[in-house]
Amino acid sequence: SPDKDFICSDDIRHDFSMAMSAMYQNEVPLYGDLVDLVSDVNAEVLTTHPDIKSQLLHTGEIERLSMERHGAIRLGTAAELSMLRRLFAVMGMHPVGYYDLAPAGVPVHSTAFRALDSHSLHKSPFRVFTSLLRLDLIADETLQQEATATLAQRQIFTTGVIELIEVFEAQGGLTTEQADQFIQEAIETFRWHDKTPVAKALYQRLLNQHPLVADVVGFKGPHINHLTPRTLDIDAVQQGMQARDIPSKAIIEGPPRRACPILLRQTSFKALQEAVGFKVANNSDASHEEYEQGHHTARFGEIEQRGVALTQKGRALYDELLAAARRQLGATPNEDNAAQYNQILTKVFTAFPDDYQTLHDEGLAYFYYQLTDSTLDSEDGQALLAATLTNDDLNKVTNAKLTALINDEVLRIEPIVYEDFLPVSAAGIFQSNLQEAQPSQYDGYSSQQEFERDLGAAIYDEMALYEAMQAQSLEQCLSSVNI
Ligand code: OOG
Ligand code: NI
Repeated sequence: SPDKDFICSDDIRHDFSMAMSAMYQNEVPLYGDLVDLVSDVNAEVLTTHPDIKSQLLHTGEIERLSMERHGAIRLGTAAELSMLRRLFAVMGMHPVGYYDLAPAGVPVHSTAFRALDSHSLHKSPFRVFTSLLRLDLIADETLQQEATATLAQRQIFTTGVIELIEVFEAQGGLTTEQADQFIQEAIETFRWHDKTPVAKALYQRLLNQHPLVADVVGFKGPHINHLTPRTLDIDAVQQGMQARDIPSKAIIEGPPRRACPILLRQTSFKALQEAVGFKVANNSDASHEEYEQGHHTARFGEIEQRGVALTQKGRALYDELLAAARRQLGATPNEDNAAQYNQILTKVFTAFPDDYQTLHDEGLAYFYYQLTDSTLDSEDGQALLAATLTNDDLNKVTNAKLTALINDEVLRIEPIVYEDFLPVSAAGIFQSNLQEAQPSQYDGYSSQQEFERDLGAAIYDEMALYEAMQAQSLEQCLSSVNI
């Protein structure tokens, strides 16, 4: 275990996420309005829905709710990705899940950096959706070479942060002082720069290739492009945005509204057009940089509502129903067909059971097992639990056995919240914030292996993490009975 003089990585992550939120609020004031709106809606839900409140109390999420955020960045090179992995590791954030967005017309592949276990997640759920630009998908070879050369010249990390990452790796932690310094240095990587390192003409050519290429190659660093608070009622926030004239996206990505939320629903407000100074190329006087005015559209606001994590089987059903809804619509969901899409989606998803007990019994979702209050008070309940489970491998207890214990009110279940992202939704979020028409898809191969090579590490499988959380909760039940 780490030396007692070192600050816990969870605390560094918490402080970093607060610093990031303050910086973004300063850069994009609308984000602050959104945070206020979400906090009002959440307070209202907790007052009017005691069942939701009790669920969040049981899972421990209630304490993290108001600080819950995810952000997103886009990187240009393998070297950037691997250094970023080392930077996030200082804060206990590790790559989970692989997302290939090329089939949806976005030339990137991605992972999410986040904490891994319940305890750490509850201390700070901060996560960052991180994309790597795939220049290999850019057809224009000359432009591809120019982009590569431009990216090779930038350094997105301060010297100070690299030193502190090395200190962390060598000594296994950071002191409080080093951690404070680390946060200050690390945040620089994510800051917005309103002066570009490229000339307007090159920017325009990058933009014509794909707006994402311009957003990555045209800038000094991977500015945080949104920061997303978590709401308990995304439909209420969507209405609230419209009432406040915040220009929201027409479609809420993900599953439809349900009694028992699954996975993730997301909506956003549109990206802002921001003033940018483009470097004037043939500047004869090197001591006096000249800039020419223009603009760039990239940064936006997003809201998310999280529901229960699905098993492989539940996820397959989700993917199947989502695809069916889109097939029925016969088009990509957009502003013009939004109402029709919502109708179809709601109808198609009636095939997905909408109560926690059935989701559990059919093995569609992950749950924490907890002792009921009556089991805590009763030796009979505890004895029954011990007798039923003692000889089992806790990873392999049959659902039928657990269902019986739930029916006998020995155990209760609480949903394990989904901590990850959805590729179709992510593509929708990307697309709604890019300015120009995109090709509908890239025919590149998808390569997690290549991504992991660039990352310099293996990606965690999110399903294995949820399974471990579920098994661990059962183990805790068993170890807390005194039989
Ligand atoms: C990332 C878009 C994906 C989400 O929440 O699914 C995303 C980006 O625009 O860089 O943030
Ligand atoms: Ni997002």
